[in-house]
Amino acid sequence: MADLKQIAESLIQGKGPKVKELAQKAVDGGEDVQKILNEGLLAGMSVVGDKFKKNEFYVPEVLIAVRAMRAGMEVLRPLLAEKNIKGQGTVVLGTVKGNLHDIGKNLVGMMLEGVGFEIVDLGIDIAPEKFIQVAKEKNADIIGLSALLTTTMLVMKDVIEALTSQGLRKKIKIIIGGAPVTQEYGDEIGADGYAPDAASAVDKTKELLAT
Ligand code: B12
Repeated sequence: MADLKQIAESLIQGKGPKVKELAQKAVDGGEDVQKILNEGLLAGMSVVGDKFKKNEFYVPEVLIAVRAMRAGMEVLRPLLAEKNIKGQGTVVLGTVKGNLHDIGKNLVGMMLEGVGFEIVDLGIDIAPEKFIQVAKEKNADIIGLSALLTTTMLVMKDVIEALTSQGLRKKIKIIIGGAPVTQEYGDEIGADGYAPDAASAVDKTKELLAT
């Protein structure tokens, strides 16, 4: 248990190599991989998110912590994939056109990947046509859209309309998120789901695929 707390603590401090080393140690010691993810990496990341909200952490600290999270995930990812929980579904994820924020989207992607979804992360500033093209190519189950600006939230609606016009609306579900996005907005534009944070994004995505 102490080891997992140490992982979380090192992640909060942004010590990537240390996180990686401790994660490997926990794996070698026979600790459950899912538990290392939840009680080590994600527990640390959740503290980072809280500190960020309270202005105790600024962007650089968050980015360094995300990098430390990645270092830990390098150890866990292959094991989670092996253990899994595989074949949960394919999610095409991206930040919509005009928008360059990707920290939240990356977290959502990592969490979904952690529970066994295949993630196709398109990155930032993604046009509606690109989402649709890749979703078709990858035979995706879900498209996840992130927007952090009130102005770019509107692009989410364009993606849904493009999907509808291609006759794919019933086949591919849409989940949306990002700080200014709300359930009401999701209902208004006809999204299938909305989640306020990465942990609930996992629950919502599973729920959407079960229906
Ligand atoms: C970091 C940051 C930046 C960084 C981004 C770095 C990066 N690589 O992402 C930089 C410095 C580049 C930046 C630039 C700008 N920013 Co900025 N930025 C932020 C800030 C401080 C934090 C965002 C963040 O990373 N939060 C942490 C993550 C973990 O939270 P999150 O993104 O909300 O994600 C969570 C949920 O929303 C959800 N989620 C997110 N995506 C998805 C997707 C799906 C599918 C699901 C289900 C869930 C989900 O889960 C995530 C994890 O829990 C916010 C302030 C804020 N409170 O949001 C402003 C903020 C978003 N930025 C803002 C602005 C105005 C800008 C700029 C226009 C500034 C400028 N004048 O240049 C530019 C725009 C650039 C662009 N075209 O996109 C405004 C937006 C105002 C608005 N309502 O439109 C904000 C709100 C700040 C403010 N109060 O004014 N920014």
